[in-house]
Amino acid sequence: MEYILYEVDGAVGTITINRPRALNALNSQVLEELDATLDAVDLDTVRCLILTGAGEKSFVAGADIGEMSTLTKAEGEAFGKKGNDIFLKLESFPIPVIAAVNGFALGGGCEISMSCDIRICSENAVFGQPEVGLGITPGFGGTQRLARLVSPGMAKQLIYTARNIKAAEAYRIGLVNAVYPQEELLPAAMKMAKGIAMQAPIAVRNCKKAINEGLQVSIEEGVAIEEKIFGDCFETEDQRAGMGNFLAPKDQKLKVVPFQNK
Ligand code: CO8
Repeated sequence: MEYILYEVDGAVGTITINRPRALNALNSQVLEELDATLDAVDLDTVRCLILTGAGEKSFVAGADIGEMSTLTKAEGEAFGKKGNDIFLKLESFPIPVIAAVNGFALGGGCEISMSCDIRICSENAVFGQPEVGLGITPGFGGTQRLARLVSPGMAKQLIYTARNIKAAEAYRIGLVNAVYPQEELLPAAMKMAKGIAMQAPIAVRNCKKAINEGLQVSIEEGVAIEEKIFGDCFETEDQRAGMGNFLAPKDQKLKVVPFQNK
């Protein structure tokens, strides 16, 4: 892989978009390598992913403007689909994905972060959808996910004005969960990821599925999805281990239950 680094530390995998000379902009090759990296994640051992960008300046400065500049209508649509398919894969990836946004998250960069389950960022992070200034619409899910994540009015304001916002404002509008000094960002992401990876993995996966699927349907359909997924947790070894430990005598309780993903 030329543009993607993938490292595994215990049950946490870290994907780094590594094209710092172009501020980690997403060209076709980066997208294809990201897709292949996701396909290669060993879901028997890895329980949480972190997605970040190389360097201290940029997470992802958008889709590659040079590559997009000469596209025809049909090629533009196909490029949008290519990004959308991969971002949908990320959004519905079986395990949680934390975006550790370490700088610019513009256009496709903001959009890829919104495909992750959780966003945290560094103090120098900048978010925005600058597309209308380039003569295009957001094309990797921005018109859909920003409105769902913040509010339709705030999403419309950000998208129509192409205004970039700093970390503090991203936090204020709920686009990110927390802001850290740059050097503390990856350790914080790792701490959160390890905290997630310690929990019962079938239950964590099921929570992701229930939340994601439930957000697309009515509350009645959503709670029906939850009932099914809740039921699916029972009779698993994880459920027996988790509840068994809670009910065990105090002197036999484990501090960390060794959940097995079964
Ligand atoms: N694409 C290609 N190259 C880029 C990009 C990008 N998005 N962003 C930065 N680069 C390159 C620059 O061209 C430059 O390269 P070089 O050194 O060879 O000239 C290098 O990265 C460093 O960038 P700058 O010199 O510009 O660095 P500054 O610190 O001066 O500025 C900025 C940093 C403000 C981030 C600036 O680079 C910038 O504005 N970048 C573009 C941001 C942007 O508009 N992103 C949105 C792109 S559109 C998009 O993402 C749409 C997604 C959906 C597409 C669907 C298609 C159908």
